[in-house]
Amino acid sequence: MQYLNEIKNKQITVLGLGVTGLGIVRFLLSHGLSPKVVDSRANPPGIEWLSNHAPSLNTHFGNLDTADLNCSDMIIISPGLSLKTPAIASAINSGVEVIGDVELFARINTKPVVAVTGSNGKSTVVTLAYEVLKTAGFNVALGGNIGTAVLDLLSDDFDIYVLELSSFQLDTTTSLESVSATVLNVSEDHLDRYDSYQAYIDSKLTIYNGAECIVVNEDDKQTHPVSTYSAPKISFGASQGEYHLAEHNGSTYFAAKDDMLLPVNSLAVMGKHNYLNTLAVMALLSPFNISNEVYKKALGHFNGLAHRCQFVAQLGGVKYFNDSKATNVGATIAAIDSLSTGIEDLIVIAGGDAKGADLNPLKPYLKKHVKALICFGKDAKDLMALTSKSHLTQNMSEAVTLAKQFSLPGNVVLLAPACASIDMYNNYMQRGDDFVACVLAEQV
Ligand code: UMA
Ligand code: ADP
Repeated sequence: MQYLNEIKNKQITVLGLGVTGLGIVRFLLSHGLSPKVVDSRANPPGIEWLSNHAPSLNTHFGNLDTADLNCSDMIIISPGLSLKTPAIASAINSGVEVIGDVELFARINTKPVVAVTGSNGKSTVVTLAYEVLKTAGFNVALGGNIGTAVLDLLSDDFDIYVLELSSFQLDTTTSLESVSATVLNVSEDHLDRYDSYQAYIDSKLTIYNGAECIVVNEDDKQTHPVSTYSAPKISFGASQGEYHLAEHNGSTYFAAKDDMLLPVNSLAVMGKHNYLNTLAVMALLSPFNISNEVYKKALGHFNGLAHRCQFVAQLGGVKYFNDSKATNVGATIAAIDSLSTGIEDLIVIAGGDAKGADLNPLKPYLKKHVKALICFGKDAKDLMALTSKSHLTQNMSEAVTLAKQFSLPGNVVLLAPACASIDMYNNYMQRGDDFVACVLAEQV
């Protein structure tokens, strides 16, 4: 950990005291460095941990304008804070180095990294990659945007790191090296943080800097690098790309070039988008030469993640699915596409905070597959304007009751909000749990 020696006499500020900030503080303390800790909130989530474990650290909680950020040599910032926040922009202008926890990880880590970003499917892909590598016998660490701060994982014990990286994390990362890296797909998201959609795409594409193998989605040209890299490029896609789906003897297969690897029904989870996620995993892990036997075992045991197109119950011949993690338009389209088997057979519950996104790409899917769109939350009115089949409700309970009234046997009721949950819930998990509770309440 030579790099820590280089910075041991620097005035370091940890900015943000959530999951990331706590990971940074714990890591620095465990290596004998005592940072200043700053958060714009009066009561940040990590405050109790800090007062129990490091009460003597210098802290500032509240307005960042009076936090003296300019006096630091280095700020290690959490992803939830924009670099454009005036006090942070001013520190950057006055020459303070501002990096994220992933950048600090990258400056110290010596083990292979598999890096994944994209608008949708990141958590599913990193979890499946983790399961495959574990099944192959590697000691694997899984972290990043999926929920575990990368610095909480830094240890000599691991053979490989599988990292989910958000655009916010990539914005403060410049030296990450990876065995393979991918942008899975790009659709509008986080436009409340970026000046333009292109700025968001550009942020995602930086994941290819330092990659030994660049994995692109052949069906989504926005995932292709615009800069010239010497690293080899491998592609995946539904019908094109090195890793693709192919028909053979009446069955659909995951295929690599002309090799039929495994039938798609080896994968335990449903949904066409999960076939693409599996192809992405195969492309990402190609440098590790994983056998078909290992894939067969790992794919068969993978049950998917909660709140992603998760089956909840069947009531009166109607199936209910919780896709609360569909926090943007692209994910809602994927859910509609995966669950609809005909014309107007879905009742979709949507709404929340649309984060400034253009909702119009939903229109053709609503027209073809959706019988009723039930909306609530901050941007409900914008969703309602997309179709004449929409209905306004005040909350989840009303929405589920109305969905039940509209549904006929064979239909599917789908929570796929196309929006963040923060206007009414703490997070998407709480929103999904509310949906499940309301559905189960309709059962009695
Ligand atoms: N905040 C303040 N003041 C501060 C610091 C943070 O108001 O001084 C606010 C932020 O604006 C944000 C919230 O607190 O609304 C959380 O921000 P944070 O940076 O403290 O977040 P962490 O708890 O460190 O969690 C972050 C990721 N969160 C964000 O990027 C917003 C987590 O991803 C990630 O799991 C964790 O680091 C570990 O890497 C969550 C997420 O929502 C799941 N990510 C976004 C997404 O997937 O769309 C990008
Ligand atoms: P992320 O970590 O990028 O948010 P998740 O795996 O948690 O991705 O899935 C988020 C949402 O995107 C869920 O609603 C899920 O059903 C949907 N989804 C998963 N994979 C894809 C994909 N390849 N394309 C589009 N949507 C997807």
